[in-house]
Amino acid sequence: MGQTVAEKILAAHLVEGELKKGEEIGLRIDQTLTQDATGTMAYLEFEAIGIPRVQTELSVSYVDHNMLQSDFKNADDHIFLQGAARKFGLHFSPPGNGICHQVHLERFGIPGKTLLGSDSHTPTGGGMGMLAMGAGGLDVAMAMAGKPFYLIMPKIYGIKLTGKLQPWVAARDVLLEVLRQLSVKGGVGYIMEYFGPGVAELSLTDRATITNFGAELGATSSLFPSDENTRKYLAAQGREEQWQELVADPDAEYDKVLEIDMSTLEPMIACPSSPDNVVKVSEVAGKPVAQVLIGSCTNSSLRDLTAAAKIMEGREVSRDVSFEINPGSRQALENLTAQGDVMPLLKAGARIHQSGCLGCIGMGQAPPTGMNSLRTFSRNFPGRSGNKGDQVYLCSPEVAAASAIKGVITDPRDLGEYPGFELPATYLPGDERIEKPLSAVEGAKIDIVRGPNIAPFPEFTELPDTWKGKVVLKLEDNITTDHIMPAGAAILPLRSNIPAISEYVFSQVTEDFSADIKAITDTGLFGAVIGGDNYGQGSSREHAALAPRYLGVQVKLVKSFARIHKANLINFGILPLTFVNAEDYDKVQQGSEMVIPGIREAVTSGAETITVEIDGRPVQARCELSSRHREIMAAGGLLNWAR
Ligand code: MIC
Ligand code: SF4
Repeated sequence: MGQTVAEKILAAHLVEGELKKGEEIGLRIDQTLTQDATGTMAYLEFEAIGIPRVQTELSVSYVDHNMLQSDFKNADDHIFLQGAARKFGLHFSPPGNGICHQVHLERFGIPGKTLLGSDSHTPTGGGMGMLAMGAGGLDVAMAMAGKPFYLIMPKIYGIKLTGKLQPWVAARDVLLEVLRQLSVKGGVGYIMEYFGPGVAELSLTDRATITNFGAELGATSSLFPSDENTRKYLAAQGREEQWQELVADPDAEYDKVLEIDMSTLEPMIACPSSPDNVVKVSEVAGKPVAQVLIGSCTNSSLRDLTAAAKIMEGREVSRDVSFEINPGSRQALENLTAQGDVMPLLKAGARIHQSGCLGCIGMGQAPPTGMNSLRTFSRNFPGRSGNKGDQVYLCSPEVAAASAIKGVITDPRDLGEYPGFELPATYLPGDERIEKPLSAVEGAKIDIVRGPNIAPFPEFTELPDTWKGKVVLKLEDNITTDHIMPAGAAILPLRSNIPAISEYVFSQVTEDFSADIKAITDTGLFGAVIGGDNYGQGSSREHAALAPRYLGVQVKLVKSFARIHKANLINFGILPLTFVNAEDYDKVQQGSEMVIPGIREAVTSGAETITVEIDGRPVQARCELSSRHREIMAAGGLLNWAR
């Protein structure tokens, strides 16, 4: 039987296990990336593993998430990250240089390679035929140490693209349509692989928009074949020699197939407050907007900024709208400037910011109260913008620009003819500020500077023989890591300080989680959290496991987990259990007593179901863990185990 692109890359990188769907496999990782918000922990963890230099072909440390230097915290983090990159042999991309995924695509991505990133949108690299996956910082630290990355062999979801996008319809609309049909959990357990005649109609950055936004499907990764358009893009980046063709065999088989005829798509939009709450723009047209933001790793490439500039040419943004541009990279901004396309944006009234994540992770750019914000970002989870009760819509740069002009949500086709444009055949690289790795000798001389914001890594205890606890919180379906461990200007700067950030765990959903759990742990018990389906979707932030564990949460019992969050829970010794009978969810309440007699024995002996006594009544819970996971759990987490 022929192979898909994903299967070819998996086979070429397999170091443990067999490529059988549903079984654990270990993969060799060629490249890694980290960003500042997850990176400080990742390098503290790498340091704790004790290997002097990264063992990958290439590793890059980016600073893009938190660039608001309102006090020492963030500045301390940047210095720490630069020192760690120099010491351990990484490339370092400083603040202002761009969003990790965009810059990585431009300067480092190579078809056929594996990339592991401590950020859930790492699959952006799949746009050029890499197997690029998001993971927690500790998994990335292990990969930097030369260890395999373990995952459950995913199934392959073939997305067959046919037809061609109509004017004013963009790559973003392709994935909005996929999200509309499949939902935020439609990709769980799958790699989404694009194939069919429509693929050739999409430029490389269009493909990267699709694989990036595919993170919102809950998929393990998303990828496109590497073809002529990939070659052209790498040539424009001055890296043509890194190209190789990589396409699925004609007789490759997919576990599921969804067909999208791109010629039938219309401009789409995700309404508040989930990326899969998708309708046609025409259905919500006319609603007033107060803020329009073009940016984020999903839609801020040179192509997207150029489209916005061409639409703005000779037009003006409504006086009731704050129209802001967050370029994806210095390269995109330099080329936009060289093309002469910054002026039309400025003249139209745009506010142009430095390259980075900015408002996408709530670092500034919060919308006004009760007013609609349109963004070309990837996530509109409640409150993520920095304003509780926010009304955030997600759409293409075309819809964003048209709506900024009109001051109301606008189907861009109402603007008349689409302003066509060509992108340069060769880009200005814009990478002069990226530091190359130092030699091992030079690296060894570096002392990493640790300001007061860099707190030592917490120590955790082993799994006890019998576990006794209480339910601190019971939650519904689709809880995101933004609910568990929010980001934003007040909290993100604490990412390098677990004791400090843990005060904010669940602060989006309950008054004072840390006090509630303290009342429990003070009596010698542990905490448990109960959840619904797709628990922990969204970001890869391991702080959503690490900080609750620090507070004393040691068991999570839910209907189902999102992949990265489950892996993070295991890495920090929180036992992830799922209800055997979903109805048992109704039998547990906040404050319920929970006892798991013989928990250690059950976990280590390979038990697939575990009896949890909830208020004295037995409830069956599934314990889906590999034998490696079980050892990690018993040790109290991956770092303890690795030591
Ligand atoms: C996000 O988009 O949620 C983030 C911020 O990029 C996260 C990483 C983080 O929380 O640091 C992600 O997607 O993994
Ligand atoms: Fe940054 Fe937003 Fe992309 Fe996350 S989704 S990496 S915060 S731009």
